[in-house]
Amino acid sequence: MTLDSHIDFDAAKSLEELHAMLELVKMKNGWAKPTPSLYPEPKRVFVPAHWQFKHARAALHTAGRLVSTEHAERRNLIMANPIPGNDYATVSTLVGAYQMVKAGEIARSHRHSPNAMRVILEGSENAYTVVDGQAVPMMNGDVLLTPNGCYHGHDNQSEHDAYWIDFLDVPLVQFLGPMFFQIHPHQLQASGVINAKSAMRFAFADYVPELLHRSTEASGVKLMELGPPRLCSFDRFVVSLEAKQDWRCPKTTANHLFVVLQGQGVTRVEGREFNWQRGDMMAVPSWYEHEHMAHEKSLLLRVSDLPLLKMLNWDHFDLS
Ligand code: GTQ
Ligand code: FE2
Repeated sequence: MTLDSHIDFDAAKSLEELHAMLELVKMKNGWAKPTPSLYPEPKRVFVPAHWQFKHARAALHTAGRLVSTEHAERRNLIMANPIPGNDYATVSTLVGAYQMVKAGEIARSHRHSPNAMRVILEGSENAYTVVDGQAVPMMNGDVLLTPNGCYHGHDNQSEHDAYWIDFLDVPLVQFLGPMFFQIHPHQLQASGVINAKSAMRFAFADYVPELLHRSTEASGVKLMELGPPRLCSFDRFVVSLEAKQDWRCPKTTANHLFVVLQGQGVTRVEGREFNWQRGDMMAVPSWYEHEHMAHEKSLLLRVSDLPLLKMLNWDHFDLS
């Protein structure tokens, strides 16, 4: 049958026959779909999960022997959400990855359309991310931004291997389509300037005292956004928890990733319990109520896609 041939829908004697005819015109009926396209509240596709720095650190240390940054663009470990068929995204819009650059090593400069941010777990004054030609120091607890389009490479001039966590909106870019990536014509973009005061750096030594001076919120914690500058797709907040304090977080439409900057504690997400330590990461996908309980005075970094949901007016929706 050719594409422009006449199809006599009127000849259908049953719904089954009509459905069969619809195939010929590349249409699906909307009345008998196997899964509804609209549903009363968000579906939970991604699951809450916990990754331990001690595992990532040991694996990256070994990768340091077996994988060179001359061959791999980045020596990183992806925190892929453990759901069937997924090998990349940590939550639907974001990916988190542990990365290591050995002492004396570089990871070449490149630029891409996804936005990126890192939080430094083991850094040094002499370990840098070179952002748009400026060497930005990577010290423990620092948060560094590489907004989309900025050339960035990593340059570890210290005597210790440097470890950190990357956050990128790659899953969102893959879904929407506008992926662009380019390596720099030189190995590492020239970094004539060391800029410890770069707007792309939130130094741990600066933001922690500022956070601790904040007044406690109704939720019982101190919370502070790191920014401006902001990225369009994800935000970052630092949270201070007192020993034995319980921070309850209601479910929201935003996806959350938490990194332990300091301390120890437990996160409970609907029956699951994650015992965390410094450097660990937890994913709390949208529509999961969760609570964090610190065993000792602790600091968490919370990264979320709330800016995206706000932009689209989907951060809250009340049909009651
Ligand atoms: O360091 O530039 O984990 O481009 C994934 C993609 C890190 C980076 C990742 C990247 C980077
Ligand atoms: Fe990158």
